[in-house]
Amino acid sequence: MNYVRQLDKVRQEKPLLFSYRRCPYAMRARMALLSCGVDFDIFEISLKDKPKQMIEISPKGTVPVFVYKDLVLDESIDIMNWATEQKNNNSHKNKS
Ligand SMILES: N[C@@H](CCC(=O)N[C@@H](CS)C(=O)NCC(=O)O)C(=O)O
Repeated sequence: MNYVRQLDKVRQEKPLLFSYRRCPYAMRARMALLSCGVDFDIFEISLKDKPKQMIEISPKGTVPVFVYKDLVLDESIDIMNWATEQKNNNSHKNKS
């Protein structure tokens, strides 16, 4: 997990999580990504001043928002499920 301070410095090939550290939904998304070994960038937002890049991707304006290539997940449960899938896929690959 790597904190980015400027969105224009974000590397497109890496997953990005828009997050807010005190939000329990963002917390569980971060924990799932970390515990499943996903390498991702994280951008800490202010709920009072949401970045336009995030609103363009997810107009409902809640965090967490997870972006990876064409995939946008803006429900924490979906991020947790995606992270778990990645972990399961990787463990299958490692066994073969
Ligand atoms: N169902 C959503 C809930 C996310 C949510 O409500 N996040 C709050 C922060 S804890 C939020 O972004 N609220 C928007 C706001 O306060 O403007 C999820 O599980 O991801």
